Amino acid sequence: MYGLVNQALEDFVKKGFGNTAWNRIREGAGIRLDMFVSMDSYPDETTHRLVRSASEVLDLDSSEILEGFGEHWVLYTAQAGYGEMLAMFGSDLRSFLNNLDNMHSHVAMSFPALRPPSFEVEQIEGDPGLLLHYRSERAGFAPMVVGLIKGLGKRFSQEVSVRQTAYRETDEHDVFRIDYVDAGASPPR
Ligand code: 1MF
Repeated sequence: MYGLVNQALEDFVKKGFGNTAWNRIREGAGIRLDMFVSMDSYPDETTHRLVRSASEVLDLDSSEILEGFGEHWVLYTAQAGYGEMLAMFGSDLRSFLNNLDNMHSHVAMSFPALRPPSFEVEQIEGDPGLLLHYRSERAGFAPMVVGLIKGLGKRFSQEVSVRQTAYRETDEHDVFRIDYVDAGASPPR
């Protein structure tokens, strides 16, 4: 993945747990580079190793690291030069999720090494909640998607609960059920 992803992970760890923790995590992952270059491509395994090492050093589940990281990604990219882009693709959760594939096509025009996942929104009959279908050539990032959705909820001041309801390991692909916590804040349909 683009180095931007590992940079964001580094920022998440440093802000939440400090520089010393990051250095231990980086060493534990066997990564000797002292910085990532945002536009360089790194093996997905680098990111997976960092998450596994963070899980050991911080004594948290990998899924907790990935979820926190997903939330942070939304904040981080908004401040790291992609704020205008994010603003172009929606100003509420449902339209933003509906536009995610368009957003990735837009990024891929400039950065052709992108291997974007695909997201599909399914509305639930008679219910303000949503189902989000997530398909990716990468395995292991489903907990990050939970955090991405929560981060978007914060960005748009729409508090949500998120639960995974299908898994690529046993089902066709990953599915997440999204419910608006404050029903009054759910968008009109
Ligand atoms: O293939 C990739 O390198 C890649 C990198 C990031 C693919 C996707 C993404 C973004 N995605 C990360 C989880 C991917 C898990 C998977 O592949 O199954 C998160 C998508 C997302 C979801 C909800 C809300 C916001 C989201 O992302 C916003 C976004 C997406 C991509 C970029 C920035 C913001 C981006 C911009 C430039 C990039 C790479 C990604 O590359 C650069 C960076 C600097 C200089 C040159 C190129």
